[in-house]
Amino acid sequence: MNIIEVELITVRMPLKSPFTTSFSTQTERRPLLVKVTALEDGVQTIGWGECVAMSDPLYSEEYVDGTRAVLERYLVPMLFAHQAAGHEITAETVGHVLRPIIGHRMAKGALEMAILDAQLRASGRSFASYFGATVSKVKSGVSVGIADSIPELLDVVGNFLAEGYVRIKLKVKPGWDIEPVRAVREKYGDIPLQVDANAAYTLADAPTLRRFDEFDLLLIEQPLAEDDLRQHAILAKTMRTPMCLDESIVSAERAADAIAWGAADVINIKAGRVGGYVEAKRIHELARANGIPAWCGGMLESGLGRAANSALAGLPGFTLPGDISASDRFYEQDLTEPFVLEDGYIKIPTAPGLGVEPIPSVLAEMTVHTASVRPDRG
Ligand code: OSB
Ligand code: MG
Repeated sequence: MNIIEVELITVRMPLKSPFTTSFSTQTERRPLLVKVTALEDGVQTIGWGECVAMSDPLYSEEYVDGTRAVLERYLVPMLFAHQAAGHEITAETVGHVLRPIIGHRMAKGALEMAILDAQLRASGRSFASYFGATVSKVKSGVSVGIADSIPELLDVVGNFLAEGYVRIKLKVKPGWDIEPVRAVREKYGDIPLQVDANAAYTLADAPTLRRFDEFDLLLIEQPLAEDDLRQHAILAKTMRTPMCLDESIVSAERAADAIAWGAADVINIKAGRVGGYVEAKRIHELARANGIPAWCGGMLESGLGRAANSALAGLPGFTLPGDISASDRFYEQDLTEPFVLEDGYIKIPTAPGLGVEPIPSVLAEMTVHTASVRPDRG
């Protein structure tokens, strides 16, 4: 595959309602899309990638304008240089080519996703088939933001349950934790329920965190800071609720450490956070080999990221429902044909590549910035 252009397209997607976590309230998302144009045996193919970095560096150190800068200045030129030196660019090798640039995993992941999409479209193969998905649809869970009051939260949860979501995840933070969870348990009974703290607590909060044990949660996600693997292990030993890591797991190596040290009973796998779908699949294999349940996390993706995530979540080690909700969970208008909830499931696309693409008129309307990087003709 010969890449002839990489376009970096920033889009603006308003959220239907604000989404509040322990670290921010979002009212819109500005994902960076990576559009790769390539020639394969003289035939032009397009591939799409979606960068999951948020507008501000609050979930991880990456942020959308920073990912655009590193792609434009380093990552894309490195690929072109590699290609000019006579090497073939493939999704399987791009991670290795970009290895000299430290970190910037979400930026790398978006570029790899676009290359993989182009490669698979050119060969007529779907993401699901490439990953080795064993099912045609995946169970859909929903992530519920912090609300202004408990009655309001109960309404929101009730509506999601009525729509058919099979698992509820409540965002929590100090001061919004035990009581909202108790209220949801009391009102809705024995539903599959879990919580996500997005690193808002410290080990000093262990007595509060242990109180979650009375609610029979599926798991608690990332109570402590990103770097606190040892402290998560200490906390896990004193809690009955299974410990799940999100922010801390940035690579297969980190996942192996977390498992070995007892810091993770469960792993949330997000391709963007770990540098792409190839690494995400490695983590899936590692978790499966260790008997660690995995599930597919989300970052409010458009239909592009949702397509790839649903395909990944079709692998057999994804034993818990993912944060793969319908397009209308967050968006009035998705970039692609919308993903819909059917009996609590999301269908995995079957057409080549992602199986979906941006609707041109919607993309044009949502675009706020574009840049193009082409090979240096020096
Ligand atoms: O921690 O899983 C998280 C959204 C943005 C950043 C971090 C997280 C989330 C979510 C939403 O929980 C997941 C989704 O896309 O449905
Ligand atoms: Mg999380």
